[in-house]
Order: sequence, then C-alpha cells, then structure tokens
Amino acid sequence: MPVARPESSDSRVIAHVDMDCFYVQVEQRKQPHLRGQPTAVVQYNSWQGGGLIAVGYEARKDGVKRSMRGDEAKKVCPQIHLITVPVARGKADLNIYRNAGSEVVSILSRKGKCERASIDEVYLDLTDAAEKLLKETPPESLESIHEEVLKSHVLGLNSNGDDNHKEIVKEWLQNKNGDPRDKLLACGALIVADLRLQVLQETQFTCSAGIAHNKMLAKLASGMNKPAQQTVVPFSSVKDLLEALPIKKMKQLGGKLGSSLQVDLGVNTVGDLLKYSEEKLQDLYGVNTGTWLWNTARGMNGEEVEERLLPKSHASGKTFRGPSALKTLSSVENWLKELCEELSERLQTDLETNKRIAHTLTLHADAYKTTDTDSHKKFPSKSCPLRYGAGKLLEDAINLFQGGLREYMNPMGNQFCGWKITNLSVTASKIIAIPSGTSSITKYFHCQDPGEKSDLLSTLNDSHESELKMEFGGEQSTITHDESETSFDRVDLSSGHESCSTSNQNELQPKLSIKETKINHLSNGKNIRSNVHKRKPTKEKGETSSILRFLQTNSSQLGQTSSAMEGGSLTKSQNRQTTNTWGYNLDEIDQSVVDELPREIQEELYALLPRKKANMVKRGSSIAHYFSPK
Ligand code: TTP
Repeated sequence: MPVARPESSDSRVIAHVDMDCFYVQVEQRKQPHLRGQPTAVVQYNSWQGGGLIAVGYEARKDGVKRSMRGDEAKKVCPQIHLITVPVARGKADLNIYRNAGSEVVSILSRKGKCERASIDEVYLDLTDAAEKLLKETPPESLESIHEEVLKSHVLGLNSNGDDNHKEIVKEWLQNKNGDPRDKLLACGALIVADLRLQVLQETQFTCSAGIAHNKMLAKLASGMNKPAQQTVVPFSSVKDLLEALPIKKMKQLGGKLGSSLQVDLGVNTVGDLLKYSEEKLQDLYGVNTGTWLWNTARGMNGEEVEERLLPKSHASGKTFRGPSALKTLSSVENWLKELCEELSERLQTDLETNKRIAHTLTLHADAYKTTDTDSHKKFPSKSCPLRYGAGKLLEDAINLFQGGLREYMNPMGNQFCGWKITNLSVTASKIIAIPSGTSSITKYFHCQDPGEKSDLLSTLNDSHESELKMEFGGEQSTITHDESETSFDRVDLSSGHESCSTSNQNELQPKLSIKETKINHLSNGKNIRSNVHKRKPTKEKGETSSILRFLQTNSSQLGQTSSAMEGGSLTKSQNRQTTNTWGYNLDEIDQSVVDELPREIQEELYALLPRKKANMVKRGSSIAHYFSPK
C-alpha cells in the first residue's frame, strides 16, 4: 500500500540511474565479439529456446521483445545471439550480474547518498553536490560543457532532437535568470553525466538516467530516453508529463490499485486524478493512499533516498512450469534443500563480507489444487525467525511450507495430494549490520564452556566456519544467487523486493514484536517460539531478551535478578552464562559505543536505563571494552 510522505523539498536533486539491457551488456563485456551484434539473454529452460529476460538494443531494432522465447526471437532476427544465464544447482545463477551491479554502485555512490534499488538501478540524492557546484562553479560560468550533458533531454524544451538541440540545452543549462530550482537540476545534469561517463570508462557499461526533484519523477524520466541518455524534468514540465501518462505506468499503480482507479473511477491517466479532491480520494482509498494519490497527481513525492549499497533481502527461488510442477512433499523438500543451501551461502557471504545478519525467513509458494476449481486461493506466505546454517534453514523452510500447505488445503483437506507447486522461494530479510565494535563479542563466546555455547554463536556458526572466517579472515565463499526463472525473475535488491515481498507476506507474518523476534533469533527456534506466545506482550523494565542477555550487567547495578531474565524464554545455560560470565559498569558506558549498536538494542538499553543516559562517559573505542568477560 503506498504511503504518503510529506514532500521534503521541491529543490532536491534526485537521480534514478538504470543500466541499459543489463544482462546483455554483462555478457557482451565477457564476450566482446558480441558487441554491436543482436544479442539476448535467455532463461535456463530450453523449452522453445528459453524465455528472453534481457534483449540488447540491436535486437530490439529487429523486433525482438522480452516477451518472446528464443525460437520466436530467431524467427524475427535469425542472426541473434542467444546466451543462456549461467547455471548452478539446476537453476539460474545470477552472481555475475549481481557483481557487475556492485561495480556500478561503487562508482555511482561517489557523489551523494546512493540507494541500490535493484540489480541494475540506483537512486542518488545529489542535492548537496548540486548546491556545492552551483555555489562554486555554476553552469553559466563554464566555458565549455561536455557533449554528454548537452545531449540531455530536458522535458518542456522544444528542441525535438533538431540540429540545435545541443545549443538549446546549453542555453537552458546556463540560463542566469532561470528558476533557482532548475539551476540546481542543471547542476544535477552535469554531475550525472559525469558519473555515467565514469561508469562507462571503468566498467564498459552504458546507463540511462532521470534527473528530477523527487524519486518518482526521476524514475519516470530515466526510462524515457534509452539507451545511454539522460532526461531532466524541470518543475514547470511536471504537469504536462503526468497529464497524459497512463495510470498503470506509474510506480505502485501497476496492480490492483491502478485497476481500481480505472474500473471504479474511470481514471486512465495520472492527469485524470486531478479532478478528485484529497478528501474524496481519502474516502475511497483511506487516508494514506488517498493523500498519496492526490500528491502523485501533482508530481509530489516525499520519499527519501535511503543510504543503501547492499541488498535489503536475499531470495532464492525456482519456477516449475507445466509438467515440472511439484506434486509431492519429498520433491518440495528436495528443492527446498537446494534453495536453502544457496540462501545459506549468500547469508554466510553477507555475514563475512558485510557483517550483516538476517532476521526473518519467509517461504513463498504458488500453487493450484488439482481436485477442485477453487484454485484462486493463494498459497499463504509464511515467515519465522531466521536461524543460520543450511540445515536449520531447511528445517524451518519445510515447517513453513507445511504450515502454508495446511492452510491452503484447509484443515480438513488431504495435504498429501491434490496440489501442485509452480513456484517456490525462500527469502531472508530484516538484514541488520552488526555494529562494528561488537564483532569481538562472538569471539568471547568461543572462550566459554563449549557446553554453554550461546545459540547466537551456534546460529552464526552453524557451518562450523562462519564466525572463524569472520574473525580470522578465512576464504570467502562465492555469492550465488538466483531468482525464480520467470518473468518476475528479478534479483532481490529493491526496497519493493518485487519477486518475493508481497503484501501477503506482511499480513501473514507472525505477529511477534521486534523483541520477540530477537528472542527467537538468539535462541532455539522451536522451544522458544512456543514460549514467546505465552509471554506477556508488555515490556517490563529489566526484562532483557535480546543481545543484552549476553551482555548482562552485574545484577546489583540494575537491581535485576536472573529470575527477571528468565521470563519464560531463557535456557538455564544461557542464564548461567549471562550472569556468570559477563560484567560491565553501566555508568561507564560511552554514548558513542551505544550508538554503534542496532537501534532496537539502543532503545532497549535506554529503556532499561533512562536516567543513566546522561551520565555516559567516554571510555573506549569499542563496545568490547565494556562487555569483556570478568
Ligand atoms: P530491466 O532494467 O527491466 O531491463 P534491461 O536492463 O534488460 O533493459 P532496459 O535497457 O530496458 O532497462 O532489467 C534489468 C535486468 O534484470 C535485465 O537485464 C534482466 C533482468 N530481468 C529478469 O531477469 N527478469 C525480468 O523479468 C526482468 C524485467 C529483468
């Protein structure tokens, strides 16, 4: 459901950069003889030549489309080169594309806040850089402007690609009397052109970009002139741009909401929305969505660019079309094993490389019933706290699948037959960076009685290697990633998480609080999960259920006893460990050290010690200074 956010400022400079026919470019870099040749990348599925997932611009000129299969593309363009995506574990391995995307992100992030939105697109907030440029070397002071900037498309300028195009664009860029907001966009155009050239020089990839005052408009613009071009949306051109834009082309309106606007209100273009008041739209679609629609019709969007260079979640999935649909529990389990192994590898790599931990595992499936006609019922997505290691992932994924299947088939239905699975995926989400200073905490756990090894350690360490690798810089495993082999086969980097993150997921997510999730994560999933539901929902002072358990202070300082900690959720050994092994003086915690902790833990600390906060003094540079064993 779209969320309306107040327009933060209409003088922001936001760019959306999208790689051109990305997988094709990656393959052409690998095999340079394919450059300039009609080329397409096909799925790992040889039926009718495989489905096309990326089509080069030379092939597009010959009429090849992404909706075609290889055989059809060959008919339309006999000289086309069809490259099959790399394969691992019997399915597509998108590793090479993901790594290429990372190369690009590292370049694009040089000039401002950078949000990696998918495998091949990013948003940039270039406001600061543009303001600086405007102050120090405004475009009108430049003697010459790079060709790449002059080739920009500026919406609302009547250049129509004529011979004077560059002259007209130059005039706009250097207009001393222009709207100050346009001047900032002009600076944005200079910066983006420069970044795109750097991408080309350093990676050999071309990309296209949209430059506007907000994310929504920048995204719309980046696709308007492809490949290898950029489009600027001055404030004055927004109304014309949206007036004729088909409603379904707008981000977040491609689905049910867009259909409802069409069918129920007869709204076909974004401009058609202008005739509805905000109140009316709120009446029809709720306060948030109503306001969001009202803003959207006016080109207003307050969404911030989030600083994020890494994926928000990892997903591994596979589609089983036609006769390959899965019909038995054992075939589902076999595939879940493959998917969980792959997911586990990627989680380990993320942990080792980026020191990030995922907290939620979600299973999605598409299914139909063979026995009745009521096949519209969706297979419910199911989530649980994520435990590290392929074995545990598999165990949990199987449980989630069985839970989903029971619901899907109804409690009375026969769960062992009468269904077919056409799509299966496992997703790891809620990925949080381990604060830099805390990596040593897990090392200390190694020193403890092996019989009392914390479950945090055992989850991190399920493969018996991960933590050691993290501490001692062991060899990294290869990132392997795959998505389902359908048209939705997108790498899972976007905030929207297109392939797997559905609204369904949220609805079906067990209603556990953050605190409860942490308990599950840190403890033995099954036992603790059942305990969690028995716990009082309110948070009691002194009750520590997250990483704080491991960092338990001397009970005298908090006036907290181990029985307060038990709260039904800690195992005996964990209690012993936390009370006997760890000690620190809360009065001496340095504020900057607390700042290193994840936000929820900070909040927990402050909730425990509201009055201590002010007393925190500088003590050491790492959280480990405070949390070392006695
Ligand atoms: P897109 O950015 O949608 O398309 P593209 O980069 O191939 O082409 P364009 O120049 O029009 O932007 O997708 C990026 C990559 O994601 C694409 O190269 C292949 C992959 N992809 C899939 O695997 N499945 C899909 O359904 C889509 C749309 C893309």
